[in-house]
Amino acid sequence: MLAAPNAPPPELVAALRAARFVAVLTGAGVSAESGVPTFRDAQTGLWSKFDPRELATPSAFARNPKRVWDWYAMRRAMVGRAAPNPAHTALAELERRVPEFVLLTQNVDGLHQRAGSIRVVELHGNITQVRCSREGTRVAQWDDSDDAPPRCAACGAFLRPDVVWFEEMLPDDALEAAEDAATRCDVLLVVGTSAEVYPAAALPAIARRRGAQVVEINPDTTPLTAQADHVLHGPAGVVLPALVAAAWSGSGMATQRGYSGGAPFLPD
Ligand code: BJW
Repeated sequence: MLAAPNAPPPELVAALRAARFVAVLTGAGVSAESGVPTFRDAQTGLWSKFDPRELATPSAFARNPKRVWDWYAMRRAMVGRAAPNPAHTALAELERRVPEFVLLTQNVDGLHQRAGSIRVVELHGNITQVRCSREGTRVAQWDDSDDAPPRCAACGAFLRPDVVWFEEMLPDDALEAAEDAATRCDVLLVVGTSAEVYPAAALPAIARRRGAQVVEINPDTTPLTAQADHVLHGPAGVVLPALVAAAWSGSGMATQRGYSGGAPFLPD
């Protein structure tokens, strides 16, 4: 039988189906179809309008805490209005299909968890959470009405978003889990990331060195493209549902628009 145009390569489908351990590394592109802006896309990315040195570094917060707090409050509200898209749903479905699975995300929007993913490692924190900038204690409630960022009730320091800024270390447990997954997985899907920000960008090379198949899913090329075993060019919300459906067709899964001509993807 002829493969449908744009259908995922059969070798990849077979590898995914046979894999004991699938790891996934996601970036902002996964949430683009939910209306959450990426960082580095030329017209629409956050860094095309805002300077990361003025907003996403500890020194920016020290210089102008209110500006940084307000920018994150604006983004937190935007994320609260967003909903998971078919890429998030397909990854939650994939987790249910494979013996061992972990989703390593650079995203801070929590949309993977809202789509039903369970084993999620947040490498860069979570924008919906807030913590004390001095002690790191998470805070559930705060008063946003002042001219300055709210302060920690225990120590009086400013509260800050619970995300990882440039020049900050990633949480130890998240980085350990990510390196473990890269070392042990059979297949690593790298979805919607420019693969420019370290240490996350080093994970595909670790996985490849340890014998995993590395699959990039992205409409554009990145520094990873030339190194990947498979490159599926296209939006994650189209490519991922089609890939999962192709690997588990016959198990009650439909396919997604633009791929093998089936009905829309519906998780069971
Ligand atoms: C689609 C799509 C669709 C579109 N479907 N795809 C020099 C000085 C200081 C530091 C460094 C330095 N050189 C290197 C460093 C280290 C630095 C780093 O890597 N910098 C590079 C930029 C060079 N890293 C760090 O600082 C990290 N910490 C660290 O290394 O600690 C040790 C250290 C300590 C002290 C000094 C130096 C090192 C921390 C990194 C933290 C990153 N934080 C951010 C902000 C999080 C909070 C927030 O949300 O504001 O994390 S930056 C931003 O980039 C965010 C993202 O998670 C991260 C990665 O971006 P991502 O997800 O890849 O998004 P984009 O926009 O880049 O790409 C989107 C992709 O999607 C594109 O490819 C599109 O084509 C694609 N796409 N639509 C599929 N529909």
